[in-house]
Amino acid sequence: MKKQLYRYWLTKSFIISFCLIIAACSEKSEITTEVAKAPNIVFIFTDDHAYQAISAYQSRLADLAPTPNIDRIADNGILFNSAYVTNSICAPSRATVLTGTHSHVNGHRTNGDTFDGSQITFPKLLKDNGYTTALIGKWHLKSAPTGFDHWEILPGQGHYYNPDIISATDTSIVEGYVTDIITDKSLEWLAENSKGSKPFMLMLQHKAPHRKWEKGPAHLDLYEDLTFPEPENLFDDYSSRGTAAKTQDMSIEKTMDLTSDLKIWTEATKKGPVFNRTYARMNAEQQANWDATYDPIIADFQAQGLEGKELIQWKYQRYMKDYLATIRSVDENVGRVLDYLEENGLTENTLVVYTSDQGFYLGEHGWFDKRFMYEESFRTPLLMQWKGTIPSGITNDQLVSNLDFAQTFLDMAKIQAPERMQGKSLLPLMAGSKPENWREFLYYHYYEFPAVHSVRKHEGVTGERYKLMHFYELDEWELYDLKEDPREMKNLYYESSYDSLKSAMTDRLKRIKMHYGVITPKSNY
Ligand code: SGN
Ligand code: CA
Repeated sequence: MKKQLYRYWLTKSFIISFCLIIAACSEKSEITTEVAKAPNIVFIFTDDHAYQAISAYQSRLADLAPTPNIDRIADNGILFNSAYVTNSICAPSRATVLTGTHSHVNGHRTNGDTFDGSQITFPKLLKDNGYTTALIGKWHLKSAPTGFDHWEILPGQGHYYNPDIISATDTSIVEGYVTDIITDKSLEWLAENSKGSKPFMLMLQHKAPHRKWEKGPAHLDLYEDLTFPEPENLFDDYSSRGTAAKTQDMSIEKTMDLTSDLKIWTEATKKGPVFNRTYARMNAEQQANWDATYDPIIADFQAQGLEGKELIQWKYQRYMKDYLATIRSVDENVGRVLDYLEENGLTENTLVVYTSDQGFYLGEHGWFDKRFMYEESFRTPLLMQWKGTIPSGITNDQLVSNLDFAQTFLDMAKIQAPERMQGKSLLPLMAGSKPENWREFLYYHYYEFPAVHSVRKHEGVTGERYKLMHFYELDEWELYDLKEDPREMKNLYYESSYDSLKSAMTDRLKRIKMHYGVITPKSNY
């Protein structure tokens, strides 16, 4: 009997243990499946890509310089019409993307700062939760990248031709054109990492279309026969705007340089640091192709003797031809990435994001560069696709920001976002809903002064219709009605009929600063 009981107990415990093991295994396999099913992320980031230069945004340039592959993303998914940045300058924007925080929280206020790579970032959290992560292309944060299984970066701003590429182990010169090279390397990485059981996250970060807008060998003559429409305010006189708009150093007229920006190199000017990091980097064949395009342009320019308004118009046309041709290369390379995902059956489980570190002036207000809280540089393009999850061909007008990427990606991966992050997950918007309780205002703060382009420090708040800006070191204010005055040509702040709007927006600025924990000692209310 005792023996029988013992046998019964043994069998029972065996069955129980067996069941427990099966349960544990199936729980484990559920976890594994869950991780394997987590969506992949391909984050394509450009440098200084104005939304006005993406045909999906139907701007004045859309017909002459279309971007069919970038538009494909919007056709397959969503186009955000009101995407903004927290601080319109390169490295701070990148720090905001990685950390999901404003500049005063992540400490990266200007391009002169060094990123504190010990901070919590979304790539680190994805990596810790089973993702394979990589960053390929422009980095610009000075400290070595953290949170990536693999990284290959350009030093600083990088080079267009035969760029230096830094990896964790060495630096080498890679022959070719930077936009193609970054894509080649990204496709190689995808080929090795997109088929395994782990989800992947790739940050593919182009240098283009950053100044000096050096077009690639395949596009040297692309737009040479076209005349691009000018913006209505190319000859803005800044009346009714304040000191900052009048004293900036980013105008096509005064700042844009004929030699280095517009490539009117002569034997006498072919020297110096800009020459060394542009034309001088090309090999003989690349230089010969370049010269075949630019020599007749130089000769023609020298024969014309342009001055005044005509010279500004000529510079604007040259600027557009170069800038937009660098984007054509980006567009074709975006096409290669989309093709890869399609051909490898990855579109249903992969979110593709296309965005830029900030917007850019394409002659609006007579300018190039960025930094100001005016629309062209405060806004940034944002397009996403994720087949089966984002409905195709939808648009969204709600206020979204580069602050939101970190939380969006964590939400997709079902990872709890840390308290410190200050954005919002875009997932509901991506699903096609327009939540009524979405944010109504965005906070902006630009800090890089004195610096290149001389844009004064300012902060501000914007809603869908009204925008308030404070150049606090000058104690000058600007208030715009974006519906009546989308080009921001008329500052309403000092008009007494707008007193109540002024006080409502000033109060709003105070409140949004409190919300985000901003302390600006020199603010003067
Ligand atoms: C360089 C550019 C500037 C540009 C800054 C910051 N000059 O200094 O025009 O504003 O980078 O750009 S250049 O002659 O070197 O091109 S950012 O995108 O990195 O913020
Ligand atoms: Ca930039």
